[in-house]
Amino acid sequence: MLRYVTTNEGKLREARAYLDDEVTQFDFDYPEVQADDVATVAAHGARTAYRRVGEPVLVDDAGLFVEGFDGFPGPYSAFVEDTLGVETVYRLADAELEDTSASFRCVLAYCDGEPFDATPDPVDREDRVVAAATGADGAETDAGDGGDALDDDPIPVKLFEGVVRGELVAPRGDGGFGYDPIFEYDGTTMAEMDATEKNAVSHRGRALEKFAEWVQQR
Ligand code: ITT
Repeated sequence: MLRYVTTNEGKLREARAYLDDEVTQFDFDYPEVQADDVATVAAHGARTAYRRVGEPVLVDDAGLFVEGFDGFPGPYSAFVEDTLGVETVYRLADAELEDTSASFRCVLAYCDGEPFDATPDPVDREDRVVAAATGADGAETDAGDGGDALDDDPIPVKLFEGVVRGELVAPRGDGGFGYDPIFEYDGTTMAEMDATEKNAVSHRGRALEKFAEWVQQR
């Protein structure tokens, strides 16, 4: 059984809509490392959760990246939602920016303690961590890699990323969670979609699709 590591019911609902009954919630508030990309946070979370539970885990870290604010709030999205609230984020963007384009980004980090076959896809392995720490060749530090120098833990983590681009708008809709009411995709806010409709276009749906394909091939 796969443990979906989240305290957020909305994420769990979307994961279940995609992966059916194959997931169970692991309500574990893993300590988030201070990092400026969601992949690093997710990779750390997956290792911590795997150590805790000893079974396959999938951590989901996500954020809203407002282009005109250089990606803010990004990895600080939860803090900004809790302090300012999502409507204020929209109002700030509307007041300050001509273009309110934004992206949602989701990184899923999978860990089951097994070494994965090397693939060209993002794989976090010891060799990459060592390479990152020593500055050796191949040490990418962008979100797609997850092999961050912050982490000297050799437990492999596989990362799956999904991104969706849209527009910030005045809040509409009662569904979804978090920033969904202010995020419009193709004329509809994500809070106006049900979980299945949102998965068909969303950052999380795209990341879940990549994960499901990989699991099937494996
Ligand atoms: P867990 O860490 O326990 O999974 P969380 O809600 O803290 O729950 P994140 O740190 O990944 O999860 O979320 C960052 C913020 O982005 C938080 O304010 C969420 O409400 C928001 N968020 C994440 N995914 C979202 C989505 O699909 N739609 C709207 N907002 C989302």
